[in-house]
Amino acid sequence: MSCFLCSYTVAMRRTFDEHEVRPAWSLDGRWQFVTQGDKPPMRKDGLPRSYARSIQVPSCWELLPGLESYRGVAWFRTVLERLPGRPTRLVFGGVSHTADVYVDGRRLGHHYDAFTPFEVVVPAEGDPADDRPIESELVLRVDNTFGPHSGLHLENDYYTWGGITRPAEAQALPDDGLFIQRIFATPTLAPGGRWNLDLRVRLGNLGTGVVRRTVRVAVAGCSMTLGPIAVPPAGDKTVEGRITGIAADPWSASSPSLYFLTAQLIDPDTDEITDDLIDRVGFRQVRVRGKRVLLNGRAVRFRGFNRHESHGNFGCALPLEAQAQDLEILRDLGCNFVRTAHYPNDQRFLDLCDEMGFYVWEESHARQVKSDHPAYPEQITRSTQEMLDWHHNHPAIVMWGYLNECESRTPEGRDEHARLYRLIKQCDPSRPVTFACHYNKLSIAYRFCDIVSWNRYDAWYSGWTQKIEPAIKDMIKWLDTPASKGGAGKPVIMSEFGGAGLYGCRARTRAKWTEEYQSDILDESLRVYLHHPRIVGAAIWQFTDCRVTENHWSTRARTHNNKGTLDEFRRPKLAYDTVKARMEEAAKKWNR
Ligand code: ADA
Repeated sequence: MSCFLCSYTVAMRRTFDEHEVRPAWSLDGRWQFVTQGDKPPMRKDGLPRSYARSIQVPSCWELLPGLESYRGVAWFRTVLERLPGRPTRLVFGGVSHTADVYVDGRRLGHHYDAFTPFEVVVPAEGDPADDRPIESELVLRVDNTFGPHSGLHLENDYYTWGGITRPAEAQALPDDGLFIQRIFATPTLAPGGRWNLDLRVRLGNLGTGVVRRTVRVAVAGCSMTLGPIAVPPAGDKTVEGRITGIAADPWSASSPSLYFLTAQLIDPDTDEITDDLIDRVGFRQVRVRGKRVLLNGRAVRFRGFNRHESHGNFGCALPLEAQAQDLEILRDLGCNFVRTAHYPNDQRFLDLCDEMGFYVWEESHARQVKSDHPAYPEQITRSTQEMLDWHHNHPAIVMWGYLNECESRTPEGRDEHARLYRLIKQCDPSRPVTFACHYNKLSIAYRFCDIVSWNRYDAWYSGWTQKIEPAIKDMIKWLDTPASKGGAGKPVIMSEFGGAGLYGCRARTRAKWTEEYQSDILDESLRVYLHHPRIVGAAIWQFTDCRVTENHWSTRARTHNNKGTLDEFRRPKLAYDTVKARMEEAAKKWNR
């Protein structure tokens, strides 16, 4: 039996350690694995008796020979070591797309949606005085099927992979059950170039008694003590505070200064540090002022791409190095902006955007979803809340998006936009909110965004490149009239535009589907969109080709959306240099 405490590997769900006091260790590695298709013998508790295969966690099961298009159920199994007498908190960065979590045959957790993290707590067992770890069986039942149970993962223009697709970790919580669950830190500009930092610290109490603690928060050479607070059993409590007058370098894409924020739980009677949580903050403030977006009081413009988490070698489970490569390529292309179409991203990608300096439009999981799907209302609400709950502190996230190309022409569609817009603003009033709309003048939901965002394919689905400029001039003119029902005077982002170019398809005819024509579309689109004074952002559709689901998108050549400026293996197409030239030209003109 390994003495895991001396050999455990630090958790890898972030690009930094979130704990110094709380033991945390990675669950990544080889797990046992079996699919429903393998027809494993089952135990009475409904779990497999034996596992025919093994698999790497994190990864997509589509990488296993023979499972390239497996849509179904599979089970993953590993040994979970636990500290005696202490609850064990399991944190999964992402499981695609539905997980049921069993420990020693007991179902302790369920989660839907591949793109948001979730946590499961295993109750304490054994005597805290015992130093030998308890070994338990940890099994995940994973399902990536479509149907009435899945309102967000659908047959769609991106693929729903299967597996434990993002890093997972285990943590030992204090034996009294009180722990720091989340920290929310919101910076605001203060006089004299200083900063205020609004803090919300949510404590969870898994114990059976009321526990009193103080919370000490330290950041950028400042600190404050919150409490003491008494947290009721089996409950949680949020404490708030504000650190004022912080002298800190501002965060921006050109100067991404970051500061660790440490929160510690202190026993007021013994002064012992019983738990901790470390996160990172960047001191920046985003505001919409009239037709502009201001970052730290200065107008900012966004230029970049829509990026799916989709890779020819890794599926949606891109390792950290591949995620970093994507951002290096975006940097080389002269970009400062990435839209996480159409769902919350791996938190390590967001960490890299914080560190390398990219502005991020992160959006909750929705692409042309239907609000009348039986599972939709609960799933869209929970998925949006989870995005806001887990990703709040990333300075790179400068706006929240929601409901990509969902119904906004009808009163019902408008009301659903109103509901989610208000939910997001209520959870996080510190960021602008937008939704990518392709209904143009037919949409009646422009009241429910702070930035108007349009998806337009003038030179692909209809018309030619010559149509791009007159079409957007007409739209912007219309937007600033009462006919737009709430869009007048708001900043505009071109959230999607482009066309397909099959990698390697070259022709002097510059016909549709050639790399040449794709380059022509992007050249004209960027010439117009990057320089129009009323447009504050432009995101090309899309960064790389991405796999799509077979049944629904037979019109997609090779079951891929081929509108990438690079293919799914990150091989540049002809448009790469065209885009690079246009982005660098805009960066020089706007000086940022
Ligand atoms: C829409 C949608 C994208 C993609 C794009 C396309 O704008 O938001 O996900 O499907 O169309 O390629 O047509």
